[in-house]
Amino acid sequence: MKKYLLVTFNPVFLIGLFCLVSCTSGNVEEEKSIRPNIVFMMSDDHAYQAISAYYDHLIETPNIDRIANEGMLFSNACVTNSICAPSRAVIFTGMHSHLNGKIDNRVPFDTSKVTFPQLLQDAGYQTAMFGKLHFGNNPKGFDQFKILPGQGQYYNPDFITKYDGRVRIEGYTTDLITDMTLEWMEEERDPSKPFFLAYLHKAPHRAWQPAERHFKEYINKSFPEPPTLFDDYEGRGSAAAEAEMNLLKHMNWAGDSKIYPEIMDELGIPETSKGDKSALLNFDKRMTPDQKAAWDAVYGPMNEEFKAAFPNMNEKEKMQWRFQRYMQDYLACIAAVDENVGRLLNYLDENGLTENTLVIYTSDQGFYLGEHGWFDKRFIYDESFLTPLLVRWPGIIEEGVKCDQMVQNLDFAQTMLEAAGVDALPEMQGESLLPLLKGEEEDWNRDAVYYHYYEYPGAHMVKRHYGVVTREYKLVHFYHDVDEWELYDRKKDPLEMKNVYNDPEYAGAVEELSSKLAELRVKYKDSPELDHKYIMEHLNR
Ligand code: SGN
Ligand code: CA
Repeated sequence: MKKYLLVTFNPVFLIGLFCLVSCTSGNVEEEKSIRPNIVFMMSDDHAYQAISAYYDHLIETPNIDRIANEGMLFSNACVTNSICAPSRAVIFTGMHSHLNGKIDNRVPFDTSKVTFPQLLQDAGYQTAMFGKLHFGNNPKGFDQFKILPGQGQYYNPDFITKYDGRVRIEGYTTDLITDMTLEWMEEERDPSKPFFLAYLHKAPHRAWQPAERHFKEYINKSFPEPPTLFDDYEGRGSAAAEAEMNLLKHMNWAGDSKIYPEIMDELGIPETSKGDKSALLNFDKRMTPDQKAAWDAVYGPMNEEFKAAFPNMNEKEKMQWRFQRYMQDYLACIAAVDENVGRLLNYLDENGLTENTLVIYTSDQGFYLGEHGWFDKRFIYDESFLTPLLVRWPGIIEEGVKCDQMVQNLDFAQTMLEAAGVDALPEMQGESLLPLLKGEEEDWNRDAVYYHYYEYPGAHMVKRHYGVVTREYKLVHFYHDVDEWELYDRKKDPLEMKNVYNDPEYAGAVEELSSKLAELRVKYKDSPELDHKYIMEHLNR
């Protein structure tokens, strides 16, 4: 078996040049002298529970799983702030939200903050981005980009392009993002340079509109319910009970469950939000007549069945129906993501790029698939705090390895920079994952991570909170209009149903975790005063 030795040359003219030398029983021969390509794949709201490499009860994702089978699966990867645009800003800047300024989905990204692709581009990488960014402005540091405006559309989406303005393209977004990625690889890629590609899916974000080829299969499936589907939030503070993420109470009947507005009227079902019916009607308008006909051919009969069944359903059955309907569309969206990841991986194979390409698959955060009765994210509780992370780099990462160290999206920038042999900025706050990727766990000594969520009041009404998470415990402080603490014993209570903050048995843990939290707030330069209002004023927004 070959052993690889990594050597970085540092003379000025060679800064960043990455050299991979293969050593075989005393005979050292130079094998590659090129820097790796990097493919950063990220989906939007892709729960790890919906990747079969993590959990195979909901869906098979053979293509995404391939990355872990041929590389590393992180079972304890998490975000610092579980919401889309802030998570992306953390990933691109390598700084926590309170320092990069993108604390919520509403403020635009501060483009004076340097992102790691800018550094890669400066170091000679060819850079391209396709898909959903969600910064509220265009990315810097890209030779080419085609991005969805805002949240983007599933059908016939508009794209903001670097060279051709805003264009509308007919088709299904997940397929189109891959088409433009492959087209760029084929026609614009400069083989004399390493490349960085940001391949960013909109799917499986709300409102979960699948591709036509997946309608039929998924609408007839049924899925196992999570054990906490009927959580009543007893014993926890007000945040969980007051969040507006409940499948039955807060999910749109038309926009999300795809019940036709006229059937809602016939059954006397009120809108759950003011955009409930219009969400579906706007989606209808977006489709071509053929797309709409294909949709109605499958969703029409589902509506008829629902119309017949609804009058006899009790509350429990309604919740169960909502869960199945949600999973059918959410998972069908993932089926298209998985197929398209397969297309891109095959392209790398067929073009001799697999060997020298670092491939990362992740999501901007996790997502609730009915756990605690919820959809959406935002909370520090595991399903939205943890995020999928699968990484492949032949020759560096061994095949089929699992890593359970506590890593964060905060680490991604420094990881990719180190892989490329480019210096990180001093203000970046993560740690490169290279030691873990190389199997050198002894060089990794993080025992706790820090989390801070801000977007409240706002969509889904999840209260502001910050906290510290270790392998054993999770300590959380909900603040702003409340002052509530929660402690979870992650080993004994993995479903996080029992707040033990006031349990005398845990007094020692509370003390220890509180001082860890204070320490991390100093380390990451956060403080109790740095709340939403302060940051907005501080940033002059
Ligand atoms: C929209 C969705 C929310 C979702 C946010 C943020 N509502 O507002 O359910 O939490 O986006 O998502 S919808 O009615 O417009 O679908 S994020 O991924 O961008 O953070
Ligand atoms: Ca998201």
